[in-house]
Amino acid sequence: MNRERSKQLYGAAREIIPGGVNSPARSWGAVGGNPLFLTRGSGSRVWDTDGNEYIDYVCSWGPLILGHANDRVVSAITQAAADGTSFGAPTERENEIARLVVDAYESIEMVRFVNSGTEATMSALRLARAYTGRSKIVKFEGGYHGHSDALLVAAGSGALAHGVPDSAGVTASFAQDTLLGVFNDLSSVEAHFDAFPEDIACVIVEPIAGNMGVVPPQEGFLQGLRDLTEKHNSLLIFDEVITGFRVEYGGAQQRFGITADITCLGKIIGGGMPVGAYGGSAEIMATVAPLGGMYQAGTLSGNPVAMAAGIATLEQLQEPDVYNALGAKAASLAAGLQEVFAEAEVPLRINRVGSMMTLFFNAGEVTGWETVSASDREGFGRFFHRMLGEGVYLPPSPFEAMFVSTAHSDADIEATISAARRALA
Ligand code: KE4
Repeated sequence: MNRERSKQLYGAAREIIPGGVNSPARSWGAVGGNPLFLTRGSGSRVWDTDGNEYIDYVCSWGPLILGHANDRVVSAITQAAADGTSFGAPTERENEIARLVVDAYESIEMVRFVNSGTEATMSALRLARAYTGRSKIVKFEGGYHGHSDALLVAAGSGALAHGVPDSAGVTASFAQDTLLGVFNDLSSVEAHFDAFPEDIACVIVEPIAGNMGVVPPQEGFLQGLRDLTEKHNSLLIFDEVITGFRVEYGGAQQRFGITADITCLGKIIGGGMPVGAYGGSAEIMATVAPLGGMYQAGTLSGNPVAMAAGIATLEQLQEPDVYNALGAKAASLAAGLQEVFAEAEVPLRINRVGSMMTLFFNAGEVTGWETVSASDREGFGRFFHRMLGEGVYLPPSPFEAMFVSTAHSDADIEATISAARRALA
């Protein structure tokens, strides 16, 4: 495959953009090589600047559950933009999408829209501290919640892939209030509550870990967090930026029947445009300015173009059987991959929930941070590049989720499985 143009553009980008990328997750640090510059996407496909076509399983890291350039999403964006891209004043579309979110999540009575998942979780932490009057928070090793200071401690995703889970520039005064738990190990959280029974404002968790690769919650783990936070008058924050509207229309809370006190959303609710949100009970959200003393604001929060994209996306996700079909397609992909890896006698562990999954080059179970880090990342890197050569674009990191969209056809799934067979050969 000729990828000369990507290489040239990458060289030029590196002169004027740090690392040539606007997000480290895109710099292929974990797999090596030069990132592809993409020019177009349609449905399940993307094209790079050299005209090479790929079946895409990154899906913009999650937002594109309907695939690239979905007709109804694109026309909603163009129609909204034609009437003005932003007013800095309330618009009806904000009512519309807020209603969709409130109706989808039993635990959300009120919701505030922001511009990214980072803003959503940063605001949710501030809200939990304002509401409880407490300063400490608990997050999990390998959990990634965006790049706000308090959360860049033992962070996952690109921070992990680039060896900066504790980011430079995060001062000790921030980090000292961030306590670390071990995902799927309830005792690690109990220990913090025993040490600080009155000081923990919240526990923030990806209910299905996506940023150390996909690691589902083990039986009782989420309920255990729910009970612990309730017992200590602490808030349970579910960071559903990935899982929200992904694993069910009502996210992980619908799938596992656990309600969070504050829910963070992003990605899918923007349909590919910059959107984040945080919500909870009317009582908790009454703390948020202008109602209460916790301040949070944003020039482009709730702008009509992004809201239009989100509305057009969520409306299509209400159609019957969307999630069953997504899950079935992902299941057949996983089964096919498991088969070709077994034929090639290469150990593979696939963790999957619905249409989000990760290929771990590991013979055993991957249930948390320890087993994730014991997986063979070099093996993943080689497989990533071979699949690229076969026209399949996987996430360029073993610490990410890959996604199946409604636009992935059965033929795409079959083609991916035979590509894997060739890649392994
Ligand atoms: P953003 O600020 O990137 O919109 O959202 C931050 C965030 C919050 N919570 C979870 C669970 C997330 O996964 C994310 C962002 N995810 C990463 C990749 N898994 C985005 C990719 C990137 O950083 O470029």
